[in-house]
Amino acid sequence: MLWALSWGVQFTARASPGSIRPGLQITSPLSAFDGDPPISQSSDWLERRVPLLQRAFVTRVYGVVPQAAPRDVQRRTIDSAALGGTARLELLTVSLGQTMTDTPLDVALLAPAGEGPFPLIIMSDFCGLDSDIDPRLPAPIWRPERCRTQLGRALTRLSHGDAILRPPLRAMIERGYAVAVFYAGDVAPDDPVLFREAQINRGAGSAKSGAIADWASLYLSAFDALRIDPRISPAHIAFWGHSRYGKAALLAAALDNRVGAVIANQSGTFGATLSSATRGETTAQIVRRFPHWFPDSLASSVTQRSMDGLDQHMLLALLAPRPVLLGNAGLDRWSDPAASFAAARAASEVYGLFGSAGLVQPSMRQPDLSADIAFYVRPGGHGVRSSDWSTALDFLDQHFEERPGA
Ligand code: GTR
Repeated sequence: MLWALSWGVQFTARASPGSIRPGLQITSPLSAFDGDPPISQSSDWLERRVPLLQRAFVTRVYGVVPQAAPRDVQRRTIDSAALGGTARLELLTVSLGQTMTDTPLDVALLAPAGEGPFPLIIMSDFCGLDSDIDPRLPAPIWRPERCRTQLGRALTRLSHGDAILRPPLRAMIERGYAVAVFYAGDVAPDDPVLFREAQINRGAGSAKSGAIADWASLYLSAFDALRIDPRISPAHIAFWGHSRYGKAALLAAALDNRVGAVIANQSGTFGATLSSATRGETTAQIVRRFPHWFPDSLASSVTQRSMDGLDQHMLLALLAPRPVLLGNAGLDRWSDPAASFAAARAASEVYGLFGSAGLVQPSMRQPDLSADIAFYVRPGGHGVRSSDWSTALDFLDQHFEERPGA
């Protein structure tokens, strides 16, 4: 009986996404920053503040983001009648250029049958294109431990949701979206030793960059390779990323305003969550557990707690006035939905400069998908469920509705 009561109390505590510390002051993204005076007009924001903040995130948090422009793109049709004849499956082999790496980036493109132009979702996957998308696609040189066996993959799905490894491709195609999936592990492996040895780090010097910056640059390489495809509507390209790749997707879109929308699922610390307010993963914890995600310099800044006034609401502000969806899970306190909601609210001030309200929903639990910043909390823990994808597609439908061919 006592056990049931204590379980009930604990469950309710964990199931509530919590709140931020009362009285916490969040600096307005429009106030003076690094000697730049306060901003009151969109032109000043775009001309002065955007480049300043972009530089600040690169030099103080994520490190050097390698040059993304692809040198060459080879295309091969894998199946002209994939998914029961509803889609075309192609493999794009994207050469990134020798200063970046000799290892090409493999991108699987699934486009609805027909000419388009289609809106496009660009995303990264966790285990490899052969296991996550189609067995006829190339197997990667390296994959994380849990991806190497059927059992590992099954356990990952059990612990992290039915859509953690495989996005619901058929639903996306049926709803009129093309989807491009890249696997980052060959170019920038998510492993501390292999990552430091990877060729992509030699240009910048491995101490000066980190995996999140490299993954962000891969999002942008895939974007550059696909935006010139006549079947794709270049103004309707969204980046989607879960957790570590949510951090990368946000950074990539913050650095390039041609990206049309971002969906960051449970992106947490150094994603959409305020570092100064989180009651989940601290900046010191993330840097200690995943040193290769960041440049070496970040370790000392987080121990000295000196981010010089920079926090993640300013990363979200760099996306203004573009549509952003922040997905959250009630049991995922580690990514701290409340501290992410506070960041979304603070970023909305910048959306205001562009005549957009940004986040309009009154609370975390009352999503308004028509707003330019939308936020939801679904039941359950950290991971990706089919329901996350249906919310993401509903969100994009509303924001890309004026797209050609819709
Ligand atoms: C966690 C990490 C988070 C998040 C997550 C993931 O262990 O602490 O910041 O990135 O991994 O990517 O699944």
